[in-house]
Amino acid sequence: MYPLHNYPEITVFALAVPKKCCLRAYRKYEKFIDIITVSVIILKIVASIIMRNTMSSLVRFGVSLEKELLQRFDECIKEKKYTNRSEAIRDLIRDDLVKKEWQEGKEVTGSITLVYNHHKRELTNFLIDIQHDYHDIILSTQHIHLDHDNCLEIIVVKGKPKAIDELYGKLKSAKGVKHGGFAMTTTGKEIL
Ligand code: NI
Repeated sequence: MYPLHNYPEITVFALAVPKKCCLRAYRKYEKFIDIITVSVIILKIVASIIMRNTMSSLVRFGVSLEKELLQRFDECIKEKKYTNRSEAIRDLIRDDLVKKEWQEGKEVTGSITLVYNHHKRELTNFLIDIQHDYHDIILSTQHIHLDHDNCLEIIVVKGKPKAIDELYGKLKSAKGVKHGGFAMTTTGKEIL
């Protein structure tokens, strides 16, 4: 109805209230706001240091190979659900490094799987006896009753490759074992 500038005292009052409120709130939480500000600055510095170190450890390199070979490689990594070539190449290198650990006799890990008929009592006892002989390299054993007749045993091992090979050989070759499998892997200490 009437322009506000006709009433300057109302304008001053309208501006003064929020300002006063803000100041009061700031004073009340001054220390808290300072702590948050300092924390954010520290976090930003730490994040930039981490980013710089990560970036500096990555190396880009070019690979020359036949077009057809690259196409086949791309098809393979697509089937294996890799999103890019770099990750696929990294995994190939890691696989090779794990194989090398085994060949060089370093401490490694793995899992042995056995499927057998549990009605053969002497076989069950035999498998347990073998596992007790190698208790120092067995981390855990999981027994699964697959159905009325068949059992699946998963034995997780950690130790020298020679001892693990021996254990696997003895378990797999036991009479009555339907199938034995072995997945070798690494302790992860030397793999990036
Ligand atoms: Ni069973």
